[in-house]
Amino acid sequence: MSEAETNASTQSAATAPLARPARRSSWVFPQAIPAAICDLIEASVATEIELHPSGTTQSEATIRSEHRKSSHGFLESTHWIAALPSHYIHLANGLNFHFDLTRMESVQLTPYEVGDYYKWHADGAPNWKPTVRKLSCTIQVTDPELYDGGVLEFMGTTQRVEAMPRQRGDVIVFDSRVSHQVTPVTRGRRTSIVAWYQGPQFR
Ligand SMILES: O=C(O)CCC(=O)C(=O)O
Ligand SMILES: [Fe+2]
Repeated sequence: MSEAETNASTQSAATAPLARPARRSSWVFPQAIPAAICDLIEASVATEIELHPSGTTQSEATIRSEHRKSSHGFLESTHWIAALPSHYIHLANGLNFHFDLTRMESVQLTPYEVGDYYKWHADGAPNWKPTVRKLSCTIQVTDPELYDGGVLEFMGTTQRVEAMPRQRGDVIVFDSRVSHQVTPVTRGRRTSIVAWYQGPQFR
C-alpha cells in the first residue's frame, strides 16, 4: 500500500481503529511562535546570519535566477531556531502526514525585500536519491501590517490558488510535492523561515 493512502483499508473490522480522516496537503499551527521569539529571529537575521543572493548555492544550481529573487541564509541544525520547524514538522507529521522521515536539511532564513519573489515551484524532486524532500515548513516571522505582497500561495489539485495564513508566528507544514509561490513584495520586508525534512522515496 502506498504511503500516500490511509491505512484504514488494511485493518480487519475487529481491529480497525476509527478511520483516519483523509490526509490534507498542508497543516497550519496558527500563531504558534510568540512575537518575542519572532523578534529574536529577526534580530538574528540582522546580525548573525550571512545572507547571499538566491541561486548561488550548489543545491540550487538548477533554479533559474529569474525564477526567484531574494537573499537567504542558512542555519546549522544545531542552531536554536532550527528546533522550531523541526518540532512543528514532527507534530504535523504525527497529526496528518504519517510519512517516514529521516533528516532535516539546513534551515533557511529568507528576507524578501520590495520586488523579491519566488515563482511557482515544488520543493521535492521525485528523482532525488537516496532520500527525497517530503515535508516543507514555512514560519511567518513578520507582522503582516509591515508588508504588502509576499503571499505564500499553494496550487490545489483543482488548479485553485489558495493564499496561506500570514499572521506573525503562523507555522505552515506542507507536502513538498505541492506547487507553491511567494508573490512579489510591494511594501516593507517579509521574513520567513523555511525548512525541509527528507525521508526515503515515496512507495
Ligand atoms: O518564503 C516562503 O514562505 C517559502 C519559500 C519557498 O518556497 C522556498 O524557499 O522553497
Ligand atoms: Fe518552496
